[in-house]
Amino acid sequence: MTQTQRNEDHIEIPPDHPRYQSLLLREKVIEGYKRHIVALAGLVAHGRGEAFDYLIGEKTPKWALEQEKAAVALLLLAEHPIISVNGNVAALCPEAVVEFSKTVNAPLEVNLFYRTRQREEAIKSALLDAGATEVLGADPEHQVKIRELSHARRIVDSRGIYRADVVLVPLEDGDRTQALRLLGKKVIAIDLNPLSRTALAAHITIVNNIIRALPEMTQFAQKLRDQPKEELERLVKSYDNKKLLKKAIKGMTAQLPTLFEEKFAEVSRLFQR
Ligand code: PTJ
Repeated sequence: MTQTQRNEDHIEIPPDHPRYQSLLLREKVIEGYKRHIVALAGLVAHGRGEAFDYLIGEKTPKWALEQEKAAVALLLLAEHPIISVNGNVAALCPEAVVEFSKTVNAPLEVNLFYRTRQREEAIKSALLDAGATEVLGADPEHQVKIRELSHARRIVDSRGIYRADVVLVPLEDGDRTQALRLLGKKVIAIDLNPLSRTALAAHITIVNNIIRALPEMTQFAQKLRDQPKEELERLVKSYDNKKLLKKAIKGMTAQLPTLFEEKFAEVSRLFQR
């Protein structure tokens, strides 16, 4: 999108604004909130994500590609993979999550921390509008409760998360990742914060912005799905989440001085014209 964007409050976002892409994403989340897709707390969660994205220079780091590749291999090996979708995911990248779901053959399930019928339906509609053929999680007939959790997230779909062996949980709260692990499931998280409980509890943690991670994972899936099972197993077996999380932490801190120099030079140039 390169045109000047005007939001509902008639505030213009010109394409030459240095934070244009970031502001557009904010608008998507705000718009999602107005359409009952995003929870109010989702706006706060997005801000936390933005802060961590700054620390990796708002681009995909090398370690994330390793994490994404292993995650795709694990999903391709799964018997019953599932992708959990919350309000932020549905607002930020509905098309990308639908495309990824089709590429790895993993159904989508609406699963919410702040669960209301209105939000379930709004998220389901957003995914269907983005091209999904089926969205689990919003049909009371198939909802079951998992006892490991005390809040609304204990409600899952009997055809989806309940029977899944591998679950992708983007932008998740820590409790549920732990509960899913305790239920014996393999958990893949996408979380920009490598120190979050979700990041630490998952089997594979992708420390990257979901808006970049999902299209990259779709590309990996297109390449890996024709590989022999043994090659996928090798990728998963050789993957060490603690090692990769350490790489992320070290990478984030090590590149800060360079990032600072780049950004400082960029702003300084404005005053030399
Ligand atoms: O839609 P609901 O009701 O299920 O609620 C969703 C939220 C996100 C409100 C809920 O899951 C929540 O409170 O999550 P947390 O505990 O704030 O955790 C969200 C995590 O996602 C944080 O660690 C953020 O850094 C991270 N995050 C935010 N935006 C992004 C992100 N990670 C990757 N890409 C992003 N764009």
